[in-house]
Amino acid sequence: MLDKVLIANRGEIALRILRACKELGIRTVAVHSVPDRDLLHVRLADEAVCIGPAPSNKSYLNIPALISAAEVTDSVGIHPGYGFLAESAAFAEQVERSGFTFIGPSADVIRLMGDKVSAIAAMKKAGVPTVPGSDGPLPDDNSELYAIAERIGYPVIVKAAAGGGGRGMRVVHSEASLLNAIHVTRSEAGAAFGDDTLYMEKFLEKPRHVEIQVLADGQGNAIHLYDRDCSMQRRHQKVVEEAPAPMIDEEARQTVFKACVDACIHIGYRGAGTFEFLYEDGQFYFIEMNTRVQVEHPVTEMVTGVDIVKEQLRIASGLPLSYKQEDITLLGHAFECRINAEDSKSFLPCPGKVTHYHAPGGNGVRVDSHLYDGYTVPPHYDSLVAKLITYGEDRTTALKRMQNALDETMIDGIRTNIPLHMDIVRDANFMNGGVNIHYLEKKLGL
Ligand code: MV4
Repeated sequence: MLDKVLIANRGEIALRILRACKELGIRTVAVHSVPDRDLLHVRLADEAVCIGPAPSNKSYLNIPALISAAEVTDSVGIHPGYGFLAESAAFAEQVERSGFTFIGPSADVIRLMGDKVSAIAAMKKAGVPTVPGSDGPLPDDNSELYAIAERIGYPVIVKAAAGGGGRGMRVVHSEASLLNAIHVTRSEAGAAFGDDTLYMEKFLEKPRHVEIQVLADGQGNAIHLYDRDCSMQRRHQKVVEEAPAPMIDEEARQTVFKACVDACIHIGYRGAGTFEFLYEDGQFYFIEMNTRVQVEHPVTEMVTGVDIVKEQLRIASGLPLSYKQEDITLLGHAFECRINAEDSKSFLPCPGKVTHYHAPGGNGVRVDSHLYDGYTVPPHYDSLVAKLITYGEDRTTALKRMQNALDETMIDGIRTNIPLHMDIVRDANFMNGGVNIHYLEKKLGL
């Protein structure tokens, strides 16, 4: 097992990784920016190193500072968490070149999946169903572009190969707006990512966002941990997630599970990963793969009993997967509400001091949070302050427990989006299950 792990992240996920390390007897190194010195995981870690000032690009994104911190502490592994450098092939490469273990897939696989054109091509080759599209980068020639869109059929969506997660894309409803949309998206992509490669897909109008969690050990073993539904989102930010995805065609589901596992082997995947799909009219369409642990991983842990972060640490230590596919049984249902320090109506961030914090509890309730009485939420980073996760033997029980848990939660001193969650978990359509990706924005009147 890795002897000492540097946690290259902050907030709840840093604490989550710290807890997994402690369970496995791994020594821990926290790194933090100046305003983050009082983070809970910094206090609980065996060692802590300040890596720079508040701005992320000077601290959590500062590769030389992170590698220096690993060197001075004699760390063996580096866990990137999510966000920040988690999907940076350059970071993975520099970590490995400096003699440390990057807790994640190889830099090559991160790069393959980071370029959405190559990711889709690899998935198609591996037998994963994809969205009908350009099957490669868009050419420059106008008549060729018209022909591609014509073949796919309007509406189409133009996406940046270097984008993902909703950045750098544009829907095109007719031939008249095609060339301009491509032109504008290309400039934006070039400016934002330094890569103006684009591709085109059929625009699915009312899909659900269903994703599949996988684990692979890079030694020929790969398993899936079933699916999650993350359709309840606003401006590409997930708000509520659940596992398993409700009301999915069972045959399509089993077929896509197998395709994801096969694809892991095909691309030489190692670590925890997520295949993102759009699901519409009983069909799955691959859109992207995430090569990191995700915010919403706990809902999968609740319904499978697998500790995903512990598996990541075991895999990075060179150990084989603890489970075979037949050991994984899906039991019950789980929800996660992302509690953000933000105004529940305007969605504006609300950093500040938490004067009083009381976490909910009881049967089937899990809280992943770095909050404590007197903690000050800094203005510099993501506003996620807690993940409230509930489990139940069925969806109704898990949802009732979420309603109760939200009612019990007290976070005083800052505004949070708990009022929004209280509304969502009592929404009749959400309670029925299976709403699409546009539901929340429509409900909010956006
Ligand atoms: C799409 C789509 C419809 N058709 N692709 C947005 C985030 C990025 N991961 C891909 N996205 C979409 N791609 C096709 N071919 C609709 C979206 C989309 C979306 C996807 C998942 C979750 C929320 C979303 C919100 C708006 C649009």
